[in-house]
Amino acid sequence: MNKKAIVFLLVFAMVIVACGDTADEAAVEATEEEHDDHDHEDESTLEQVQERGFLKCGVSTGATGFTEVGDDGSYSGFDVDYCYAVAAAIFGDYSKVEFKQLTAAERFTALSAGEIDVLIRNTTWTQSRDTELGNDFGPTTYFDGQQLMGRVSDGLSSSSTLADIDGLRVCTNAGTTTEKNITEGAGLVGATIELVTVEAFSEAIDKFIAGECDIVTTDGSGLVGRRAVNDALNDWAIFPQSPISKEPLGPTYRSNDSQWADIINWVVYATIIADEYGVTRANIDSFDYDAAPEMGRLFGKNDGELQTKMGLSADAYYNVVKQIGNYDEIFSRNLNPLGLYREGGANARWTEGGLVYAPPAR
Ligand SMILES: N[C@@H](CCC(=O)N[C@@H](CS)C(=O)NCC(=O)O)C(=O)O
Repeated sequence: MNKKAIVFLLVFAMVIVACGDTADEAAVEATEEEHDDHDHEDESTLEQVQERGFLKCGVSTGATGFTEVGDDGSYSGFDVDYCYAVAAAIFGDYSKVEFKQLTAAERFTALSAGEIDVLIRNTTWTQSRDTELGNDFGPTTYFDGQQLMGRVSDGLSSSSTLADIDGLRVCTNAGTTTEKNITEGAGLVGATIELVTVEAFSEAIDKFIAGECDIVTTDGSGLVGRRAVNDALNDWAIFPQSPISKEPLGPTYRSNDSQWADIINWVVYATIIADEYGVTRANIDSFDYDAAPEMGRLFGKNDGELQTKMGLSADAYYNVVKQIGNYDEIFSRNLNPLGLYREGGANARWTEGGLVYAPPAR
């Protein structure tokens, strides 16, 4: 496939998005064509990233606690920290990352076109994204579920249900599982809604504040985050108590790229295993690795390390936890201030009834 044809197909794909067809259709087009291109690359993704000298990480245009950009242009958040963690594993320096902010509708096309090496952007693992869109998914870093937010002054409360949105205007961003779930969910309970889709979720919040929509809906974490940074806390009710969908969020990369997948997956697992052992940024250098051989292997401290077989340095995952922290540190730092906690939920450790689990490092 020559470059002109690829450019044409990408432009064609973008036009489809702009015209309001589903972003997923556009991404399928781009994926089919770009697959050929990537198949002919001689270099692995790891080699390309190493030669370039920095990682290109796709993040959202703004999701409180997950991707935030400060006034000085610095990035922070739970998703951002996992971008930093991948850079720390590859370069021993977390700062070697270039962020690319992507709307939901843009993200898979950008990944498939090679504009980013990995997508870490509140992205839900679904069957169609995993198969026809040409992506593969890493371990779930945050188990989420879709909820809705409306006003207490409109008669809504945390115990409202989907049936209560009958006749209301509902805003969300395009190219998401959110818009599909709400359409399907409202239909199932016989609620007629007017769905208003915007490009970036912040526009949906703006419309909600301006009274142009009665309800906003997205992943529960996104609603809690937005409410936490707005003054209307007491007037914004999040419901239903039990989310209307499963939204397993985690890193996404191009399919059939096994070495790259392993590297990313074990970045996540390393943070989870470090949490299991209680290894933190603070005690990582005083920890007794002889007493915990699994931790020692994973950090390149003991015999039997496997990182060099993956194309990384033996201390790659030590650098992740030393520079970014273990799973609990990443979660607590970014999400506790918003009122999101692990305890008692799906993001708790598997030993405490949650779903956060990693395979053994051996
Ligand atoms: N998890 C869902 C929704 C993702 C999504 O777009 N979430 C919003 C709300 S947290 C967001 O990230 N908005 C930022 C943006 O529009 O760039 C998906 O993968 O489709």
